[in-house]
Parts: sequence; C-alpha cells; structure tokens
Amino acid sequence: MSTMPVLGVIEGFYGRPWTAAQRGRLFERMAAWGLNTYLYAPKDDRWHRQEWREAYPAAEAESLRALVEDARQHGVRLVYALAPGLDLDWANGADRRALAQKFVSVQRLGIEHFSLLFDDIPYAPDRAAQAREQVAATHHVLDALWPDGQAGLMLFCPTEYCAERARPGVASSPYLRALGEGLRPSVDILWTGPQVVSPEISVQSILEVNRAVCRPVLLWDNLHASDYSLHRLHLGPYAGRPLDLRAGVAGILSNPNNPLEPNTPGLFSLADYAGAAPDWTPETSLDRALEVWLPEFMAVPAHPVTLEDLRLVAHMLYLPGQLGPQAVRVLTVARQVVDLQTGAEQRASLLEELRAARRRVVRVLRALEAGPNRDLLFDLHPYLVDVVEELNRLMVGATQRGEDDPEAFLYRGSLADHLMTLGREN
Ligand code: GDL
Repeated sequence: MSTMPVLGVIEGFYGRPWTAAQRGRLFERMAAWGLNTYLYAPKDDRWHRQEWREAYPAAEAESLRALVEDARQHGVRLVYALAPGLDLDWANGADRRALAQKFVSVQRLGIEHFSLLFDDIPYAPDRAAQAREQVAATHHVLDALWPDGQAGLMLFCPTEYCAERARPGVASSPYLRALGEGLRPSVDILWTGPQVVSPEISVQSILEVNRAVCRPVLLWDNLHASDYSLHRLHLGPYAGRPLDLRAGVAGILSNPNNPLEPNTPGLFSLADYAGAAPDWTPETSLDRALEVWLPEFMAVPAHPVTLEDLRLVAHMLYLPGQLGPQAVRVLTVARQVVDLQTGAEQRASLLEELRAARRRVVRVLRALEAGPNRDLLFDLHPYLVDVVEELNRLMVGATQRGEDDPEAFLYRGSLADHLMTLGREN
C-alpha cells in the first residue's frame, strides 16, 4: 500500500535506457514495496529529448503502449515526460503545434499522466521571461491534452531545479516567482533539493522553495543517481531527509542508479521511509532492505552469502561522498597498512583483516557468478572486481614492501582516475 500520493521512480538518467524486461521487473518490485509512480524520462531516448518533435516510430510506439499496459497491470501509474527545452522556440507556431501534437500522439498510446522537463538547458538572459514561456508551453499542452480540464498529473521540471541553480537565491529568484505565480495550481513542480545531488535536504529548505513556487514541490531525488561517474553505484539507504520532510512535499520520486538491479536497497528504503514510524533510521532501513535483497544472492547453496557479506558490499558503495561504517573500517585499516610507521606485527594483523574483507566480497561475487540472476551479476561485477583488485594490490604491495616491487603502490587507471586523485585530500 502506498503511503504518499506520488511515490516512486524516475527513469531520468543519462545513458542507456532500461529495457522492457528491466522495467517489468521494476514494476513488480514497486508494486510489492508500495511505490505507485514511474516517471518515464530517459534522457537518451531520442524521441524524449533530442528529437522531441518527432512522433515515435511504429516499433517504439508499440513498446510504449506495452509499457503502459505493464505498468497498469502492476498498479503503477506511468507518467510520460517530454524534454523539449534544448531547442523549443516558443515564438514559432510550428514548434507550438509540434509540442501539442507530440503529447497527444503519446496520449493515444494509452498514457494518462504527463510531464514537461526543462532541466539541463541553457538559461535565457531574462530568466523570468524564460519561465513565462515555459508556463505558456505547459498550459498549451494541458489544453491540448484535456480540453475539458486536467484529468491526470502534469509534472513540471524547472530550469532552476535546485537551490544552487536559483539566481540570486530561492526566495528571490525571478524565475521561480514567475513559475509560482504563473503555473496553474494543478501542475506539480519538481525539485532536487539544495543541489543537483543533495546528500541532505532540510525541511526548512523545502518550506522556502514551497513559498517561492506557491505549492509543495515534488521531490526529484538524485540521491542514488550514478550517471555522473563511472566509479559510483549507490547501495545505501534513503538518508539525509528528516521524516518531517514528508509532510512538506507533494511526493518523492527517486532517479536511481543506471544499472537496475542494484536499486533494491535504495528503492526499498525509500518506500520504507515513506511509511516510517518516528523511530525510523536509515541504518535499520538498510538492514530491512538487505534482508529483502539477500535471497537474490542465495540461489546456489554451494555458494552461501550472509547478510554481513552483503552489508559490507552495500557499505563499500554507499551514498554520494559517503561510505558505510564497514567500508570506513576497511579504509582505515588499508591506510594503516600503507603507513610506513606501522610495525611488522601490527601490519600482519591488519592484513588479516583486509583479507577477511576481501573474502566477503569474493563470496558475494562467486555466489552471483554461480546464480541465475545474470543481470545482477553483470551490474555488480565491475564494482566488486574493482574493490577485490585494489585490495589485492594493497596486500601484495604490503607484503613485498622494501623488496622488489616499487610499483605496487602506484595508482593505475585512466586519465579520469588520475584526475580523481588531484586537488583533494583522499
Ligand atoms: C541532472 C538531471 C538528471 C541526471 C541527474 C544526475 C535533474 C532534474 N536532471 O541534473 O537527468 O540524471 O542530474 O546526474 O536532476
């Protein structure tokens, strides 16, 4: 049972969109966990953004129709988003017509809820004027879809979609004010929090934006998004949002990791947060999520995985800029291992601890390799192998220290990996 009127998932990332089969699995899980809404907005569906004017070719239109049906069968509300902002020319009558026609063409496929996205586009010199055009475009679409009055959701993503993009600030932004005053109250406004990826969102920050846009915002939450770095995958709980936040928003939609399978902890935990009692914590929520996830790793009795093993994996790939406690411990131990001040005896016991951590990760990897959920294996494989390899490198380096492998501690990797080590402490 859903605990918020709009609660669910945005397929809103850059990169390869999910397949029909992946979306089907997502809907099953959403239904089981009480997530009621799926926003279709894959940045790299050509007809969603780059070629927004074009109707879907027959095969793609058929896939969309089947997707709506799949969502409906699972009791999930599907919202279709169009992102015309890269080159929509509102002064041009042909563009106005193309916009309305595109929405109506999608409506004919059975879609009942819609969204207009103006994120990640250039700002106009006069942002208030840009907002007024976007408002006009939205109302134009509403009238084309529902001449007798709005009958489904309309979600609007602003160009200033988080506090760090609001100029000069949230409370004083002419852009946000023009939206708030201009957009019909029936239109929901999406908001990602203080930042594009917000590790924390305070109630106060939400009340401030709600005042600016004259309605409770709908959270587009990028906490678990992974499309901006190869090195990231977020297996931590829904966190950094106080429970009181729920009363201040119109709903929450998570734009999660690109790989679908590793989204179980984050999405389960979002559902758990939405219905939580006052003693809820992200840590206990993660425990519940991992218990739900564990059976996926346990299909082959010869390769058992424990909750502790899975917890270490989740802590290694936790949340933006944050490791979970078990991974913090591994990092502390690894730092001591490479510290020249560490004595031989202590190093030996630290190495034993690192070996134990590596064994846990390898256990998870072996279980996946032997198991039936190949997608879960393929999604996690690069990240698990990466950690195992780096642990190996450290351990070999530490045991050969002072002998014949001066290269062992050198960083290997691509240019991006080298750049990552510059200009920051760690
Ligand atoms: C963004 C994009 C989103 C992307 C995310 C994380 C919004 C509103 N838009 O800015 O598509 O996945 O960052 O990289 O968040």
